Amino acid sequence: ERRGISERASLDKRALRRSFLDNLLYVQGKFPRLATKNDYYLALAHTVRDRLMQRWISTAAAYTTQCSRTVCYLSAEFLMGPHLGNNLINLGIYDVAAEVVGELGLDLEDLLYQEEEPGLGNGGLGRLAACFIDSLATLEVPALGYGIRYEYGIFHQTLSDGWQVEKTDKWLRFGNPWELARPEWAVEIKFGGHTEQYTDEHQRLRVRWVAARIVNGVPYDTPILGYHVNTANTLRLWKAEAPESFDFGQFNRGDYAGAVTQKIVSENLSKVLYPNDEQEAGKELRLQQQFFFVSCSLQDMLRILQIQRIPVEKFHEKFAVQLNDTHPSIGVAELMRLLVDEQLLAWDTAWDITCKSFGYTNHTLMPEALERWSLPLFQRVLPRHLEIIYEINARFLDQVRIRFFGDEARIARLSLIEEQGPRYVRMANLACVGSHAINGVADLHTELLKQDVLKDFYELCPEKFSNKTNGVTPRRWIVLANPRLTSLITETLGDGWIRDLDLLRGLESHIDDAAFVQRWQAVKRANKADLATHIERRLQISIDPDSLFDVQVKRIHEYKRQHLAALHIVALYCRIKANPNIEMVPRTFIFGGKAAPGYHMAKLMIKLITAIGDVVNFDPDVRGRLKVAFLPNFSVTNGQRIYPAADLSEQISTAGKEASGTGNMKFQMNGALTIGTMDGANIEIMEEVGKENFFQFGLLTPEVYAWQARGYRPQECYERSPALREVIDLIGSGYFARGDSSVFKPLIDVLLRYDPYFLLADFDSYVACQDEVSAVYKDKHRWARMAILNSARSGKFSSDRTIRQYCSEIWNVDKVPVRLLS
Ligand code: DL6
Repeated sequence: ERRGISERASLDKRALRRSFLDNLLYVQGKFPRLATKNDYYLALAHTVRDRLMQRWISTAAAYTTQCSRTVCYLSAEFLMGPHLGNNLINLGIYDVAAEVVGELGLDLEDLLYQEEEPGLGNGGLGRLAACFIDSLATLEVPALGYGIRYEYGIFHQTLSDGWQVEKTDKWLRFGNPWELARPEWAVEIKFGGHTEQYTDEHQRLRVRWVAARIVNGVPYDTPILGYHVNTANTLRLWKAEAPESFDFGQFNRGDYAGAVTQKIVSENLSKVLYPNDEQEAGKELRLQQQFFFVSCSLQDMLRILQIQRIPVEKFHEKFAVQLNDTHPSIGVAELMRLLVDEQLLAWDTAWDITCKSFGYTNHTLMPEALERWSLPLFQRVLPRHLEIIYEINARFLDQVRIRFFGDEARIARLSLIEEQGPRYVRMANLACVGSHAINGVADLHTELLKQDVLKDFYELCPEKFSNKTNGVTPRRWIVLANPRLTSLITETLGDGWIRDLDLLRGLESHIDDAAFVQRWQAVKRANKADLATHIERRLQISIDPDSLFDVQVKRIHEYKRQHLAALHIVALYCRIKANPNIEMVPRTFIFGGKAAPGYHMAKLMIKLITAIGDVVNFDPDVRGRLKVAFLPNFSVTNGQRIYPAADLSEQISTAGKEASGTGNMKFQMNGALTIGTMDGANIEIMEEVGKENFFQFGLLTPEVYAWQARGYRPQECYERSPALREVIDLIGSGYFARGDSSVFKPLIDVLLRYDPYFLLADFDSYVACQDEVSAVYKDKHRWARMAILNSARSGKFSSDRTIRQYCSEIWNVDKVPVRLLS
């Protein structure tokens, strides 16, 4: 038995080769001449999975025997990105695996690109969850990630004549070698129906929920290995299934087709990830999804308590449950229901446990932060939870009334129920009341939460609030994405920086070392050449790798202002048209990002960028000095090619709108300079790198507020700035739409009439700052020094630092090192 485990777990090259060929035969059922690239990918994936198993089992054993305090990270999204490369890095066998497959005539990178990316998230929030679970495992902290196993992840974006087209993401079609179904731990989830009161054997009045429908939640587990440690935590994603035992006939009067429909309805629950930025109202399935995964997860925690023989009264001692935004905040009411109705605890005991268990992270200042559900919808889906929320609210508002006697307006704002007009359940209020800790994701964001979005809660309970500035994992975003930079840094500093990113500061002492600077430049040049080749292949646009790579990749949104970057490109184009011989630093503008399918203005922004590219890229007057490339389907995989090749990182949201940003950190680590507003974590990036190594422009948050208060008239900016006028008029004329002035009219009209995100106010400042960028870029040596300093000073933005803060300041968890079982 022992030899069996050690052979399949061995990291030795010969054992790896043997496993790889074995898996090709026994798992894929292929011999080399018939095997496809995907067969080889899957054979390698299984080879790696075999090596994870021992660590995974050892970790579970350590946590179970030690009854370790555990973080439960509840998130409707986990934007994991491909697993294979990351697992090879974390196991420390990337190079040896490359040799093994290389000796068989295969290319490891080719195999890595075979993996269908699990895109179970929209953007920042989901990707943050993925970085966090990497850091938790690397820091050896017991943790479970809980979410939904969507059958279709974020849609696949293609472009047709410059317009976004969405295709379904069938990521599971060739199977998923990284997950294990655990049907033995399935749970039942109720929906709809009504509630009944009854008297228990102690003559106490109790409530039972008589559901109209039951759905099974089946957990699918994926091991999450830490970097060079034995810890392999679990990502547990729930799939909805119709329960076998459920008597459809009773509901459908023997109607078989009806019963099958019921099955489909059940399975719809985990069918598709909702794209964000859509109107939430009326999205009944979305509320069902949220309740589904939260109830599954809380029931799973109760099961774990039972296995470990921990009394339910100690739930909060065993688990620190973090709400990733309000999406899982129904958990507050569901834990109360489980504790009061099913575990039969007294209300006050249950409430104490609940508040001590939950922490809530807010991720946006935009109106969608205020997730709310109409009362009739809520009542229909979760009748018992509505009663519980009323009870929580009544008790909560009693306390508020004592503190703020007679302040009815404040009471109305704090209430869990919105009463003016149609009534709604306010999920952020539920999360705030039911959590012991509330945090924002960057200093400015947390301050704005305290001053504005959650002001009333801050005034009520200031001690609950803290800031946890986001971070990203250097394992994926440097080591995996940028092997050339990784080698250079490791040869210079050793490899300690991968676990302790602050050590990158050591690079500062090499800034005057000409040989080092030259190698640094060579790394960036090679990464740019790779990306240029990729763009040429994908888009048939030739790119000069020596041009300045100016990159904006993120979700497309008006507040993120991709259209401000587009205005700048047009301004440069106008300069060339006015004076074709003008001296200009050649730039390649690279964009990527998805627009929510129902967000028409965002889709028009994509069309604008591609339309500008269609003119600029082929105008002979431009002579290649400007190139514009919109790379379709921005994803984790594509990000890994893009961040390492960037010279300039565009972080140009309207001040006060971007909660943090995390792309800004990925660029910085990979040695891009930032042009940015004083928004989100940009402010902290500038503090770290120094003003002299950051290109700052634009209104500050208080200035934005002041302009708003004064009554902002964008037309005045337009009239004052000749350059802006020329740009707006050219776009408005239909020049970039084959003379059709109607195409971009909606966008131009909004800018000239309302400009809610202050593009016109910031335009001159942005263009002037970009001119400075170009001037600095001409001095290649100066640019390289600034880039090195950016990377050297990125230590703060490792998600390891963020997670350490959550562990000590909110979760109160310690690491539990894992000994390998043999
Ligand atoms: O905290 C992660 C990430 C931030 O970096 C972004 O600034 C913020 O826009 C994003 N928020 C969302 C919206 N989700 N909700 N609700 O993704 O979170």
